[in-house]
Amino acid sequence: MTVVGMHRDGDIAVIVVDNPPVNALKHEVRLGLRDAFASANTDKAVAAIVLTCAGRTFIAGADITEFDKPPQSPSLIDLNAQIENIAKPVVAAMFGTALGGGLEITLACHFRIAAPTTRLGLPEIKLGLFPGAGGTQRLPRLVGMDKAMAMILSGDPIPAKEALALGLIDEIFDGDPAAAGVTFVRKVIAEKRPLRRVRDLDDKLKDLRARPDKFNEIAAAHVKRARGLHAPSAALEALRWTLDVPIDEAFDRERKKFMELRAGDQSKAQRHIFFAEREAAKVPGLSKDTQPREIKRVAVIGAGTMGGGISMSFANAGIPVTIVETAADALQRGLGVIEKNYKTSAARGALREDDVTKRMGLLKGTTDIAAAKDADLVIEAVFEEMAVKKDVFGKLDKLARADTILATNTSYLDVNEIAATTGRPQSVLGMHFFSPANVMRLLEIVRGEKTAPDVLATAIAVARRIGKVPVVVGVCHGFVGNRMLRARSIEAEKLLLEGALPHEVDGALTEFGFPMGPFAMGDLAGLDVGWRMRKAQGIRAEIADTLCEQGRFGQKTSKGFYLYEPGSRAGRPDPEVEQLIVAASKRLGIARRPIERKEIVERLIFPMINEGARILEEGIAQRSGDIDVIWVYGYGFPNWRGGPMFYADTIGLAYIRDRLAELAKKTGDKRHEPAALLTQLVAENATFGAAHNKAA
Ligand code: 3H9
Repeated sequence: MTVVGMHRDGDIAVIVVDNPPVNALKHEVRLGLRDAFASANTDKAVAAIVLTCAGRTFIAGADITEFDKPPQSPSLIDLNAQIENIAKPVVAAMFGTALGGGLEITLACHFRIAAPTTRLGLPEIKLGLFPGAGGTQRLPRLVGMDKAMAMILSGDPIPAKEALALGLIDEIFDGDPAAAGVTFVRKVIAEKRPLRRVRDLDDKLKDLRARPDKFNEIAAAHVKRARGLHAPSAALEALRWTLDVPIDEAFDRERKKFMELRAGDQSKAQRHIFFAEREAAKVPGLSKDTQPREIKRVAVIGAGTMGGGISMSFANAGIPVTIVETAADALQRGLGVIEKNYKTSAARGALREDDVTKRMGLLKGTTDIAAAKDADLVIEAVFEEMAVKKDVFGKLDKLARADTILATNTSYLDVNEIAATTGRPQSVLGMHFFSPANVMRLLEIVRGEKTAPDVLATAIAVARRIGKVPVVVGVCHGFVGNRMLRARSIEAEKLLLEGALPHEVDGALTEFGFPMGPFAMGDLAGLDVGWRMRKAQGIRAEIADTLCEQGRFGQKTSKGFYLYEPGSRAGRPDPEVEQLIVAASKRLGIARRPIERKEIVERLIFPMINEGARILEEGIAQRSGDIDVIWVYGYGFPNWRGGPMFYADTIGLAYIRDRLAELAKKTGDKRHEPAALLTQLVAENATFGAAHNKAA
């Protein structure tokens, strides 16, 4: 297949990239572009050149799958230099998304135009990279340092309208991109407009050059967010070159730095997550032809924190929701919280006032469960107790249409048992949202024994529609995420008893890259939640339970593992808690000892990896990449470490097995004995990634 075509419209050459699905700049595309531009350049009958694409989008960037292979010529840098030096007008006509190398190639063109819905951006930072084909040098020259820095450091795309206002594009067009490109370039010729080479522009940088300290001021806001990451600091360094390094030398340095980032562990991890996220939505045995059911209206049972957040996720996507609560006051409270959340977003400027009204208008509260009968999908988010869930499902089964899908938001309970209380187990599954449900992107989709393929396909499709990252998992206590979390929580508590303090444990994990550690997280979520659950199961967590017995439930009582000033979310260590921990160690006859950060991290993460291995053995997760996606999107595992299983592969499975075996021997705790899969992979000198990420 030809991936780059060229045709003529009179004296205009139109070069069209045709490399579905996203027109990525793979090697053949670069070769094709090199040849097409060369031939249009030398052809005397060609007066100007239009660059555009076939299919659903303009070029969405370099081909990320090539980043693990040796680079092949021509590089995008060379191609861009070739285009920029052409002595005829070159215009890029964009639509869909113009991202990364796809936007950089347009910066080498003399003019840029875009369809109204185009999104333009340099998302490389999200892959642990920075723009490596001139973007760090050309974008600031075109739009100024402030905006260039914001685009490159955030990686977020901007709409065409904003791009026009910034001077990133010259015009917004309607209709066919190729035809619009031709019309535009004819105008350029007729008006004898000079060719505008972005590399030669200076007016948006010259003031800054006179005041280089201003650069640090602009950068300050971005530095804070760059904790532990290599790409943002490299991007800032490169952006600074625009002020004091000749552009060709800056291009060379940019290329070199890009290759360093590309070869580094952080970018490899982030690329792994990029592909794992897309892979996770593919389910073995689920044919692409399986038609999802249509979801036009949803009902959510329960207006508590979870029910409210879930309802917001649907309303945000324009899907009407009926919210059912048992008591009128609880319903009003729930709706009030939702409205307050929306208003807070509006006050922050994240939402328009009329959007608040529109979204609230999509939510209808009721105390009559029969109102759920019109829904295509019902999501139960009631109290986490089997008897309560069964009662709700029994009722829903009677009143809902035969083709309505019934989902439970349970975080631990047996979905098969819940399904069995209905006469339609094939239409029942788990949709496990993470708190706050309107914010967290992860959705564990729990496939029951009898869940029908089209029901599964519907849940995946609807998850994507509401902007979630769906991962299909099997039934077991806690599914994937919470089952592994439990392994971590048990160890966190043990570390306290052995000698660490809450802020030391949390500090080790935040240094590792988590946004917060287990104890700060417990305080945020409310310690009473776990306490209630442990009591129901007859288990005790010595420290956490003692805190709860003293009424210390975390942030909501201003006291938990930490102390909180009124209105503050930042806890500080509490000497009383320290005393309580020391007393507990004594009571249990445990000699306290200093525990190093490295040991804390290993003790918290390795048992999770071991549990992850068991989850793979049991087929609860289909791929190790699925587990990684769950931990990155649901629990804040640093994406630049690629999730727990990728991280395990990075540091070496033999090391992990040995540490676990040691721990099992020392503690006599069978849970730490290395999982059979882990042992097997070590024996085969294999990795989780190689063994478990092939599309099944
Ligand atoms: C870069 O450009 C570096 C340069 O600065 C310097 C170079 C020297 N490559 O997301 P979807 C696949 S770095 C390879 O489901 P959507 C994707 O895996 C790059 N493959 O669709 C999936 O495959 P499959 C900077 C790619 O409509 C299929 O395409 N650019 C690439 O929801 C469909 O993807 C980016 O970071 C790629 N670049 O969203 C943009 N992109 O069907 C990354 C996608 O087998 N891409 N695939 O699972 C995106 O953000 C989204 O894909 C996009 C479409 C918004 C374009």
